[in-house]
Amino acid sequence: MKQTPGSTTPRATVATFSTVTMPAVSVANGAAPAAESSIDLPLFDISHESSELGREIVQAAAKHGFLWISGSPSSSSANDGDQGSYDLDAATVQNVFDIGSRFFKGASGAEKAACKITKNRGFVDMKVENLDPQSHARGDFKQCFNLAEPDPDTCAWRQPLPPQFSESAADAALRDFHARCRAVATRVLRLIALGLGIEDADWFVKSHEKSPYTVRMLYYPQLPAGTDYRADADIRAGAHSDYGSITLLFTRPGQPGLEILQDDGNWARVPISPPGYHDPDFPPIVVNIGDLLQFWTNGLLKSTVHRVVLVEEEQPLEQRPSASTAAALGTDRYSIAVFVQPADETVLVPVPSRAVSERAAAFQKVQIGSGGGSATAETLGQTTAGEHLLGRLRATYGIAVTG
Ligand SMILES: O=C(O)CCC(=O)C(=O)O
Repeated sequence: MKQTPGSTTPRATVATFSTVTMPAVSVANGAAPAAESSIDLPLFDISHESSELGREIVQAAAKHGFLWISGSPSSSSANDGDQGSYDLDAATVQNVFDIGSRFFKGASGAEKAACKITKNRGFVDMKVENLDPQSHARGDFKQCFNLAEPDPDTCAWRQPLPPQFSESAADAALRDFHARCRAVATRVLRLIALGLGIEDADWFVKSHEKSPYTVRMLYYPQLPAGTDYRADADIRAGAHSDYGSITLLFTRPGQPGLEILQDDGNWARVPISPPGYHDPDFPPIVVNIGDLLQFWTNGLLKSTVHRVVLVEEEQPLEQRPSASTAAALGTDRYSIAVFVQPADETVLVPVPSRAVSERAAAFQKVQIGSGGGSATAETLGQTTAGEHLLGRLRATYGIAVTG
């Protein structure tokens, strides 16, 4: 059920779509200034599964392509005697952020180079990936590390790991996080199938069973005085849609920057949490629809374009940085995106749902997603999931890294 932040009845159904004006963004980003309004996404408690909840999620995914799910129970739901099932908790997620931060801030250049990206796995340095090459001459101002799920048969990682990830506690935590995220993704995929009225609720899950998901740890560093970042040309993560089925996105309190493109052509900021959200340490998880689900549903669900901008909130005078750091730009921002992707050989055909088949004729020429390598419904229908992913990676990294 849709959840009202801060309410005493967490599974009550209340519309939460709204756009509010936000103050104070002082850094322009790329070709467009940062958004002036923010959007409250609909929030769902997915600790229980039902067709009604599935329909509400599909409705939200059709309207925005983005929604929130709560990762922890609110105190009222914990007290109502009806224990839902939550796969994640604040400490688990914080631990993975800490592991990521130890790597980004602590690894030597040689350690990072030893696990440099190949075949979409490994470390990506500043300005290497360009998610929106049409708007930006050089790559995004971020570092990231793409960690594929370990092989379920051998339990081996599929890529070289830096020491910060391979020491035993970190290794165990990263495996555990992958497993928990898979469980969350499975629930979301089942709910979407239920909401679309597909008879087999595991219709999506089946094509995802043997496909490694990618946990992408992202670090957008504060830029030092003298940085060559140009506010009129550069960006933290360029405008793009995601390439797979769904993405689970974890963000940190006090570290904004995500924006989504609305139908009217304006950008809206996605706050870290809705007003009054029950858990300040564990913000809700953002779920967004990727290109493949847009294709699978003949455009019913939206693979919404999004970006990450460098924002500087207006601070009271007494909290402004001291003279020694006054020229630094932005603040450190961390996020974790979990890319949920079906097996490469998955042939892309519209799902068996009446709501979807009714849209078939109108959908053929429609552009799906945005950013390097995006496709039309016609071209996507002639490819597999793996070919689509490869085409998009080639456009954003260049052929060398996709192998
Ligand atoms: O860092 C974020 O909030 C979003 C990251 C993202 O969109 C991506 O890596 O595809």
